Amino acid sequence: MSKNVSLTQYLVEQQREHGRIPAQLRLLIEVVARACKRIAISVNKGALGDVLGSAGTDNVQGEVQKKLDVISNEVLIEANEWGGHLAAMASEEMDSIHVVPNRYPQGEYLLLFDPLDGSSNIDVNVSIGTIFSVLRKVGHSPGVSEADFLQPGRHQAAAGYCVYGPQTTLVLTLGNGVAMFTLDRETGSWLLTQKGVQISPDTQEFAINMSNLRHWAPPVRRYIDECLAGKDGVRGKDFNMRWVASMVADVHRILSRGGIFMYPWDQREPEKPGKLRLMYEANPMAFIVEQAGGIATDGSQRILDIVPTKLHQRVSVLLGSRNEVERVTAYHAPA
Ligand code: AHM
Ligand code: MG
Repeated sequence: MSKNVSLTQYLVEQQREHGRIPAQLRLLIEVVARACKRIAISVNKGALGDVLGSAGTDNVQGEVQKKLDVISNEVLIEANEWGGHLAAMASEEMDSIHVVPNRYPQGEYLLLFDPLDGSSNIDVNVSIGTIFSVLRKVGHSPGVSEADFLQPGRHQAAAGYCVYGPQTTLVLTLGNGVAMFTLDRETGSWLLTQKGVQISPDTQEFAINMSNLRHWAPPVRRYIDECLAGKDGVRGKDFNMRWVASMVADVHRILSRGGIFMYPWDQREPEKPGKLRLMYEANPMAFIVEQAGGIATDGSQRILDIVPTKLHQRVSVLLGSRNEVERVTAYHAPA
């Protein structure tokens, strides 16, 4: 990039050129970006900041909360409560929605987040992240309830994630392509480092937790078996495998150099559609991936078309390079 464009400048330009960012949405993005900076500081402190290890509590999904899960959740809530841009928030780490308290003005947006994605990687110093999704509260009924959040992902006004890795990178879509910002630690600014991000339609790299192979449904098993057969099999080419076990890091790699990511349904817990959560993991990532020319399905339909029935609903996720996701999705079609 020839000149340094800050996140604020980018948002102002988007507003001027495309008229696509109402003031409340702009404030919301800036506040989330600022909160991610604070989370990055805690992540970087690690053992020195006493932020590693378990918080000694479980979340609504029955998962043990890490200290950083709890800290990140608090940072995002505190940062977003007072600005007048939000009606309510929902999080992987909270059982029910958090309505903006009466002492603050209520805004028109709803914010959902996974405050610290990839929790199992916190203590081992591997990339982790924050994922967020923005919906508009529809209708003029007073108050806000969980039902206001249950909108299909195609209605997202914005989505993004921040990856805390060797660099701290914020990836954002407002429904007009995907832009990446890198945190300049010397100035504390988010600087635009890539825009118009595109995922290559073909790839020779897949990401899936291979230890679950024996539990998968036949279409996923067939797809991976064919990849593993490499040059000698029906695909006629070798595939490479990567699995960070932080969705943010795996999706970030796919945005950077292509690939397919899958966390499919498996028979360990047959009643669960998948491990990942629709509203604050799959939907924002699906929006970003589609905006970068990739696709995202649950094996039978576009993720962004799923009408949610529950805040913490889970979903099977197949996303990334178009031709590969189309192939494995086609394997799911009834014969
Ligand atoms: P988390 O939100 O509790 O961190 O869980 C979600 C994470 C994803 O980031 C990642 O893709 C997946 O869980 C890894 O799961 P596994 O440990 O089964 O491979
Ligand atoms: Mg997560």
